[in-house]
Amino acid sequence: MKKIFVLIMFFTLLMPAYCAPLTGGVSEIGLGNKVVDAKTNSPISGAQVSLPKEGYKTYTDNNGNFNLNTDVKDDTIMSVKKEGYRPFSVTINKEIAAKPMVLGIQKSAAMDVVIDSDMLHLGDDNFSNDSANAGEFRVEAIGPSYTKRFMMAANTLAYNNFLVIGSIIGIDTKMARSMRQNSIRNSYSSPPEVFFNGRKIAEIKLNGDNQKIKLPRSLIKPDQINEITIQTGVNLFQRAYIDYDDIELMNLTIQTE
Ligand SMILES: [Ca+2]
Repeated sequence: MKKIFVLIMFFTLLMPAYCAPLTGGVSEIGLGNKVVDAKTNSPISGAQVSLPKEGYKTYTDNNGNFNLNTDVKDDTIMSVKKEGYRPFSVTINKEIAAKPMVLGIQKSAAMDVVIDSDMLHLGDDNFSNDSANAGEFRVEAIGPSYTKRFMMAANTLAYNNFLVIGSIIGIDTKMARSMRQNSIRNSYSSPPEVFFNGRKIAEIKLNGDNQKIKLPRSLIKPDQINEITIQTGVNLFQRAYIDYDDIELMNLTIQTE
C-alpha cells in the first residue's frame, strides 16, 4: 500500500515537467520556469527575461514559460521586463536556477517613476576575488557614484514615497561579511550611501532584492525635478589609495503607497 502511494506521488511530481513545452527535445536545466501576474496568477507571454551580466536574454512563450539555457554559477541578477508591469529582478544562483521558478510580477501603478531599469556597476573595476559575487562583474564601472534627475507628480505628497532598489549585489560591508555574503577576511568597506535632493537618507549595508527606502516628505519637491544619488563605499583597510567597493544594482524606481 505504501509503495503504491509513493509511486503515485512520484508521478504526480513528475507531471509538470512532462507537460512543459520542450525546445529541442532534450532535457534542459531550468525547464518549467514561469512568469505570472502577481495578483491574478495568469501567465504572462512575451516578457523579457535576462541575466544582464551573462549577456543572456530570452522571452516567455504563450503560456508564460521560459528556459534558462545558460550556465549560472555565483549569485547573479535576473531581470524580467514587460510593458505595463514594474521592472522586476531577483538574485539567483546555481541552486535556485536548477529548480522551476515561478515569478510573480506586479502591474505598474500610475504614480510609479522608473529611474533606471539597466544594470549599473559602481566602483573602479578593482576588486578581490573573494568579494561578494566577484567573477560576475562584467558591466564596466561607471565610477563611484550614480545620479539621476526625475520629475515627481504634483499630488505625490498625498502618498508615502519610496525609492525601491530591485536588486543589489557586491556590497562588502562588515555586516555583509558577518552575514557570510562574501569571504573577505581582512577588510571591509563603508556602506553605499543614498542621497535624495542633496541629503543623505540611507546607508545600504546588505545585498538583496527589493530594498525600500522611504523618501522624507520634507525633501520631496512635488511637480518639480528631484535628484537621487547612490555613492558606493570605500575599502576601509586600503590606505595607499582609494579602493571603491564594486557593487552592481538594478531597477531603481520610485513607488508610492
Ligand atoms: Ca574596488
